[in-house]
Amino acid sequence: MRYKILFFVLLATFCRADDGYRLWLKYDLIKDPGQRAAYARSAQFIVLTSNSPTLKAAADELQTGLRGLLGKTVPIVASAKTGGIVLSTNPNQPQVNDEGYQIVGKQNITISSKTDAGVLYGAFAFLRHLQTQQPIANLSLTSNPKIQHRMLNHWDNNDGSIERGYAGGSLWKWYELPERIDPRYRDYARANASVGINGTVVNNVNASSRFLTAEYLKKVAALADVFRPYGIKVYLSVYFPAPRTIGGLKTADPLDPEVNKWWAEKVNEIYKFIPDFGGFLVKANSEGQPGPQDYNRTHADGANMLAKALAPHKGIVIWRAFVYKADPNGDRFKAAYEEFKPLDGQFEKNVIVQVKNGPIDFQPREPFSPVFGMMPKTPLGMEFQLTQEYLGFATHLVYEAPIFKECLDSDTYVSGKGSTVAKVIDGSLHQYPLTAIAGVANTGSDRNWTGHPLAQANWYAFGRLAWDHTLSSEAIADEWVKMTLTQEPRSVKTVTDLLLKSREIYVNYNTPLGLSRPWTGVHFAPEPWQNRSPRPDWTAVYYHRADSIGLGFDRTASGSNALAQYHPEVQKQWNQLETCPLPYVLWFHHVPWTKKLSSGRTLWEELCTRFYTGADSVRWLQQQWAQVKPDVDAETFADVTGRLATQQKEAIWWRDAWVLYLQEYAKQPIPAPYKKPDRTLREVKELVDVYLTR
Ligand code: GCV
Repeated sequence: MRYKILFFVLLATFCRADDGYRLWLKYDLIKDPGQRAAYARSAQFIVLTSNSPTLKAAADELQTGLRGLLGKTVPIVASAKTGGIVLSTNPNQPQVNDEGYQIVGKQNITISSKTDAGVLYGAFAFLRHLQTQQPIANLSLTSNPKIQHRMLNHWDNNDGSIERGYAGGSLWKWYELPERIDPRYRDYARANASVGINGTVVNNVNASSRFLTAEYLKKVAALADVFRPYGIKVYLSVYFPAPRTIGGLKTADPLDPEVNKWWAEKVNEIYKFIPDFGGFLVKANSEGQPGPQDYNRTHADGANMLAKALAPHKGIVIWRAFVYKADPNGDRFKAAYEEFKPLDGQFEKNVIVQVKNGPIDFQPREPFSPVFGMMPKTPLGMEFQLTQEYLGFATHLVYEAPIFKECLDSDTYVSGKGSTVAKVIDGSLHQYPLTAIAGVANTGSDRNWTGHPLAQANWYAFGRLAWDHTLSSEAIADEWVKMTLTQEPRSVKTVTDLLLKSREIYVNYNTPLGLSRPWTGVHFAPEPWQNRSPRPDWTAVYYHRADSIGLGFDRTASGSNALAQYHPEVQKQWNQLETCPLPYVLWFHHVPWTKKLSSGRTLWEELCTRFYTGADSVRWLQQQWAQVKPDVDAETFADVTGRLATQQKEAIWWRDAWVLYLQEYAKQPIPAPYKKPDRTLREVKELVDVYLTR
């Protein structure tokens, strides 16, 4: 008995030493012995009747999970008795789609699906059920993914760096592959599979053609071998002129027969290395990347050439719609729609056009991209960004589920009320044969994967919403906190609340009322004054348009008329300054400083209120976090505490930079009760200059 107690004390102590590596797959011992015993009665063994690597991965995961949660080793056996967990793949399984699962608890708990991958997802769902300590008597769960391709996009380069990565270097050790397989690759696959992510683009969309050489294909194949049992397919970003750069051809023109032949042969070669290769992701004619327009061809010509090469192998092309031109009189907002809408219906069947959630570029708050809903004959996929390029890198706390939900739940009205963006991308609105959703990954080589410990929640939330976009931000946060940080009800509530409010707090001190992109270079330091760049749309002033009259980008008919790209019902909501919701007001209107808004305050007063309350709210985040100290791991607690202190300092920079800069135009005092910043505009500029050159 004494040894038993000692065992549990040691186990508990061990489990509290937490560096974040285990993510939400912690499987710490369930504290309540009664609960443990109840679970243990139904989990006396795991029945595995097949040699499939995916089912084996499911059984292993269950065994690992149960060992941690219940403190005992549950054997994996070959035949069924009662009181165990049965893994069953049945191609005729009713009520589920290919990757969906059912978990039914009778004499045994049976986890079944049409496919092995579905069973694996069911195994993770069952473990999640135990991790969040829900009852398992008469268990009956059915779940189907709503979107087919649920992917991470890594912007990782072959030199080990990550574009817009804030959690260390790349996870992929190209210099060691394919000979050495870092055990971390498997843990990456487990984490993804646990939330249903089934695809990964391993390299940056600003792609190097090196990834298409045999040298690199062997490395990518080694990763694919590790990911395969976890249901994850590998994709590559491709450099459009590769036929020239590595193929020795004179052109990369998509209508040139030699170029087509080169791609067909290259694709055949890839499938020799990776028989279940997923396909290509392409950034073309965007931010200086070459593409079909260099040869006077369209995006459809480019995508279709690759699609034809991939089709015999069932591969797909994911063609990005992130395009804009350096036009001083244009509006970048309109670019994707203008280039892609006319191409609707011209793409091959295995092409999906991937659209960023908003029209500009992953701003803290953007209206949904007007492309959604407007291409009924072309499958459109969603691109969200998990890495916090514009959300404070790895120092600011921003739980992103509300950003994703806000976009997914937006109504495009294209087929009447209720035509949400979610229904566009899950294919239900226009019966798309292909559906996809991608998250630009926030992972890196940092031990805790995401830099900020709480940013793990963004990876988790993306996967959960990719599987089922109807889940609420709150439910996902609650699950994640219980699996990752603490089970103590009061602290679960506190952290969930803090996560849910974090995005709005950030928006308030960073870009309130529909301000956007007031910074360049490192994409974080506040620089609303920045007005010099090789391109007008790479300055801050292009976006906020502050002048002596007011602030904001007029996108109504009297301005750029970008609003005309939306359905008339959407236009109706946003067209009038008086009725436009405050969060979007400066996205669509140039608002006079003295204009009274629906809040009853003038624009200037409302801006000041938001900048000041936003920055002050970071103190609230700090106070809330301080309260959970007794219930979370000491290392995690200290780490988050430190990051919140930095956030607090930087939130004040943002506030000061904005209000002092805008005050030069508004020519009004800071309204009471807010105090004038302690520094001058010049001092803030100096501070930012130091930050930028650091
Ligand atoms: C990968 C933004 C980022 C770039 C990124 C680009 C894109 O402009 O700053 O780093 O490039 O988006 O999505 O292609």
